[in-house]
Amino acid sequence: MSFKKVSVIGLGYIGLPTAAVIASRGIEVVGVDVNQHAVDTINDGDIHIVEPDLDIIVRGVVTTGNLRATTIPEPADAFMVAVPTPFKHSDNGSHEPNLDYIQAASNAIAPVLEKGNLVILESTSPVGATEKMAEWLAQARPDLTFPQQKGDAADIKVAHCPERVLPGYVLQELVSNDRVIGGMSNACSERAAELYKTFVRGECVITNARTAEMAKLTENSFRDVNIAFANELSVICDKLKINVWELIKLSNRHPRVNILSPGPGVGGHCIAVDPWFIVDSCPDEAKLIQQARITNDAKPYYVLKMIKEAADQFKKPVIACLGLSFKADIDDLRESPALQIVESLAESGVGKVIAVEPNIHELPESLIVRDIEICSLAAALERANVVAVLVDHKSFRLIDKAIYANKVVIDSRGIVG
Ligand code: SAJ
Repeated sequence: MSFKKVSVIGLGYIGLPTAAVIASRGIEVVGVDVNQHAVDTINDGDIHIVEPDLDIIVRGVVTTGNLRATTIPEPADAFMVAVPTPFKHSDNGSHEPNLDYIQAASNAIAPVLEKGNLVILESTSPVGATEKMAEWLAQARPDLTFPQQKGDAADIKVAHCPERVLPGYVLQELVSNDRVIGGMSNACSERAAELYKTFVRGECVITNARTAEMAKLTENSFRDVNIAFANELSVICDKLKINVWELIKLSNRHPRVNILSPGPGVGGHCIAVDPWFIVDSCPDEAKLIQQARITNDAKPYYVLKMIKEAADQFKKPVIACLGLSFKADIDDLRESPALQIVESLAESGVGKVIAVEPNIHELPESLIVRDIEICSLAAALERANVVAVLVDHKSFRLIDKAIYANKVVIDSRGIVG
């Protein structure tokens, strides 16, 4: 009962590395994506996303013929769905998850499903999404049985196995992290574990689909709540004239205390999103989780206010903003608080805004239209009266502190000291 052919639906930040790693184990992998450009790029042995070493592995498996991409699903032994789960658009500030991509993927693979197939949902999803996916599949294929009808004896096995890899370390973490395998029945879990064991060195721990969904949301909410605690402390410390970084270092010397780092806010497409899936399911109960989101979302406005107050001390302020990405040493600008701060600063007209971002080579459109200049670190530091440290990139950590002597520094990452 080994897997001869695996299909990965959605070839983005998670799907493509997963497809490539499975293909590197000698299994035939067919990647499916609605984006023709992504499909063509992969079939040329190239990649359309940024992730260290992914280009090398994709080129290798495309060359050997173990990985190929297409826009049209075809029969396989297992299907892994790795499509986005954004919010529904709303004007009332609600954060209802949008399962349209999962539904579209279900409808796309349903016609090619065969008895004995395994379907895995990898996308981070609200509790109940795997059951919904199985319902959509069952509606499209009344000739087959699914776990919600037949349990272990169903024709098709369905499981949720959430991705948990850290951007920038995806290839290592795909293999070394433990996996949570949430089948809709025991037989579903066991079959899914068999697949993951072909490429995962970590442990494959079995549970049910709803617990697996909640486990993923819990992990990211745990981090969000802990970052909110650090961010709240930083605002309290400013008011009480205490250095928050020193305070956290001292507190973390306690054997059971491990406070995370304050920052300009929480970015990326995971931690700033997933906790809302819990809040949306249980709005009256998830009070702390919701407050953490509000606290972290407020932090960019606080940092912005501090930069503006610093700039107001100068007649013609030049403000150097160090960093645009959502965290250190990556090029990803998605939901970046640093980018949000730089855009708002330019809009406020408080002074000349220049940005430094060593990991990107083209300014995003939102900065071009706001007349923001991007320049080298040395040139920015030379011209600035105010320096706002927004990302803790390695090159910023190495800056000689003497350079800041006659400038006002707003250090949201605690690297200036
Ligand atoms: N941040 C802080 N202070 C900290 C740590 C992080 O302000 O002490 C900020 C970062 O600067 C960034 C944001 O939080 O803006 C998120 O960064 P991150 O490194 O905490 O997480 P992500 O979004 O890159 O990846 C997370 C990971 N989840 C956990 O660590 C629990 C990853 O394992 C998940 O696979 C990923 O979300 C995902 O796809 O869900």
